[in-house]
Amino acid sequence: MHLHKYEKWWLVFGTGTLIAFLIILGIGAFHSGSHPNNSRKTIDYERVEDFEPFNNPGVHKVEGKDWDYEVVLIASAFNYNPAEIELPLNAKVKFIATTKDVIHGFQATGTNINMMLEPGYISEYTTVVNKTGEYLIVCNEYCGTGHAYMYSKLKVVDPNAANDSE
Ligand SMILES: [Cu+2]
Repeated sequence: MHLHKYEKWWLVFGTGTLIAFLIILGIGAFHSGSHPNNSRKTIDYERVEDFEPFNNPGVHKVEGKDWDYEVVLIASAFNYNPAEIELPLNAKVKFIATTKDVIHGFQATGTNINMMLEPGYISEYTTVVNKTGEYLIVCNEYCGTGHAYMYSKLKVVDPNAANDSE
């Protein structure tokens, strides 16, 4: 096969740029220790329920910490435990989450809560919920056939607001 001189140059240039790009990206990622969402803590993903705090998933009020509530959450195909999260307005909350099987996402739409949950790692995120409302929680990492049905709800309620229904 005969290649024109310029064609060869383009091939070399194209391949060269691609390799240079991947090397730069690789060095950058390793150098800065890129890893999703603070997930440096590890766990045996096949036995998450055997370990603290995942032996007791749910919303817990805590004392003597820098945050007021902890949401301990386990994701698995295709649901979340707890199935629904309710928090009082202006609570400082630490989300502590992991997955029992494959990679899942945990994103509360309309808020800045968005974590990637990887098997074997614990993802943590601390924030203040400062807007009342109901927020849809979705899995934003494709995890299998039930992915589209993997959702949950975050309710932020104002404990001081008058409750008309009572
Ligand atoms: Cu999913």
